[in-house]
Amino acid sequence: MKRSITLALLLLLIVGVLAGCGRKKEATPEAVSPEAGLPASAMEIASSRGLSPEDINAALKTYMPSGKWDEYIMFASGGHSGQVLAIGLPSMRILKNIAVFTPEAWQGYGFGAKDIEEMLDAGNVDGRKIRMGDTHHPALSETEGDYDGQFLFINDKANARTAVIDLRDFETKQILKDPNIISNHGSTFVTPNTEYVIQGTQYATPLGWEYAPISEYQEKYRGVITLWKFDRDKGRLDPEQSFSIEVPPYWQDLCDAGKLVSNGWAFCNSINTEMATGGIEKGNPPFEAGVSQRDMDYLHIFNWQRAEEAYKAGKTEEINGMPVIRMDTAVAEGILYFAPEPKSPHGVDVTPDGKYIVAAGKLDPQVTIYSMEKIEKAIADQNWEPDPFGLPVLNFDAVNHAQVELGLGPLHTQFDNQGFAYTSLFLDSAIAKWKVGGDNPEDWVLVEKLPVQYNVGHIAAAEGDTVDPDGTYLVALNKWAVDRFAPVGPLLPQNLQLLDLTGDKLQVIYDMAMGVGEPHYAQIIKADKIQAWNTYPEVGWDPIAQAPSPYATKPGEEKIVRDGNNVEIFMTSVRSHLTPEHVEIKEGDHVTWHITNIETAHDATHGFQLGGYNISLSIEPGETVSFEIDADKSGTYAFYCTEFCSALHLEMMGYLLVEP
Ligand code: RUQ
Ligand code: CUA
Repeated sequence: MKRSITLALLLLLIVGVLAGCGRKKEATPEAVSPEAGLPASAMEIASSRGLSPEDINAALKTYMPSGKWDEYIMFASGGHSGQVLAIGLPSMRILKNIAVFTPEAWQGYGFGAKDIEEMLDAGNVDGRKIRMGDTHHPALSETEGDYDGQFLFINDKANARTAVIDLRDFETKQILKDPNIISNHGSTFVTPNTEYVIQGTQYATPLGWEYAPISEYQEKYRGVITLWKFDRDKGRLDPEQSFSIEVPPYWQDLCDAGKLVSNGWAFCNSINTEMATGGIEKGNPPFEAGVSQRDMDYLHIFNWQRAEEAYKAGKTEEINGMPVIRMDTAVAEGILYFAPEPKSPHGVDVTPDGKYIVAAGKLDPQVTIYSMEKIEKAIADQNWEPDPFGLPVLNFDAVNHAQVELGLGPLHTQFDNQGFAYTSLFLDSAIAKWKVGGDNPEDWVLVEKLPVQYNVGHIAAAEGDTVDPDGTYLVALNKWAVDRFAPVGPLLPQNLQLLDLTGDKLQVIYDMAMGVGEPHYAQIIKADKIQAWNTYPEVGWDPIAQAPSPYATKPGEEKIVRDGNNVEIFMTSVRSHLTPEHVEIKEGDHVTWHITNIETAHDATHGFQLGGYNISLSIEPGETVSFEIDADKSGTYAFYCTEFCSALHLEMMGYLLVEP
């Protein structure tokens, strides 16, 4: 509704201005000037639609004239859709839905394309084909603690996997399975120069998810924090240079890497230091009660640089092919410390200057702030008590710097460039704005609270977790939408709300219904930091290898090659034909089929579907894609281009003739 108001209002404004200055073909319409004010027609629309001055402001702040580009791109997790969404800000237009862990037919992802199938299969578990996922926390690659616009990482909580997306083409390039854990959560978070992508376990299991009765929870169940080494030149995580740190079965939660003064350190929360094992059906306290008994859980503080040294010095044990720093080594090498943190901690976020670490406990109305300086002093002073595993728990008062009471259910914190922090309040359904103070704990105070609709989980601010936040926009990723949109049945869209951070007061300026879910974290980058390709660099490109494909086919060189029962097809696509158009094979043939889109024009993508064979491809300009089929039954099939690429697109087809 608001969107159509925005459009109507702005259309009228533009039409009014155009009418005044005379229409020229390529002239940009003149902007309204403050002296002239809004045209009377705009005021009429506003009053007939009952728009308040705030509504008009919001509309003007978010409307993007046709052809103009958004200032920011937000990468939002698509949750258990297994995808990542790229959304333009401030318009909140969905630009792309990037397939990651789940098949997606439009992008030709997981419907035959051979190297995509191989990549998806690399994420299989115990030989089982896994084609679902639960994406939570996207992380943009960073250089010196700032987004560099090159790569995006995303975790799959359900299967403990990590994926790499290349932002030259916004496509997934790699999926990696952690060999020791079955679910992750504190991932993905990058170190300031993307040396490593951090991944923490969520639910503890015996390593390698082997069987062990739950009665052996304390002895046998464990978590790990894995440091996946990133090879920027290859654009891949390198398992050969990656390692894990063993941690107690405390259910590690979100993480964040230190920066500037805290560079080298990283922080992960935990929620089940009770080591509760549930069993409501056996008369035991259910997990929800068992996990929330203690007043304090442990913030995990680990030094990834020291861990890297220990790994390189061979102080690891290989478990399921992964080098693991065991807990006793972590203690001996000064790698891992704990700090108590109140009441079911969830989010942990490092301030832009790297000096403070903000933890939010879901059942505590305040955020708890630790100072890196105090943590380092407590470590130097050995101001700690051991936990049941012998790991040092730092004295809370020695490391706690301040606490700020914000409201009910604080979860996640982001930052602006004016010295303020923003924390989502799940139970209050609000965003709290508070002052990031300095040495004096009294200076850390709540400034303002704004209701959002409803049950906000994560929030993302423009460049809001870098060393240099922008302070322009913040998006509340709400868990419930309830009454915000026209009814679409019992499964509701997610409600992403855009907030303007630049005014005297916080204001919600856009409600975006996101038709997939459930989004968790998002990151918002200045759009001009991303240098995406318009077309692939060369005709005959393999996007997974990001190199010329050995199966590239030039026009005039299309062919069908037979070798016994193996048939290889080299096909080209260009407006408006596929060559060859007759693919004549025999029942029982195994077919390897390569298609090269020989177009070099911007946006000249050809799709390809072969009905009856579950094949769906998207072949972008310059791309070569391969797939294989077994022609096990004679018949006549049609294949065709699925993108309406030209006036004669319907004619862009061919027949697969399988002779008995
Ligand atoms: S976690 S709110 Cu992964 Cu906060 Cu979703
Ligand atoms: Cu190519 Cu339609």
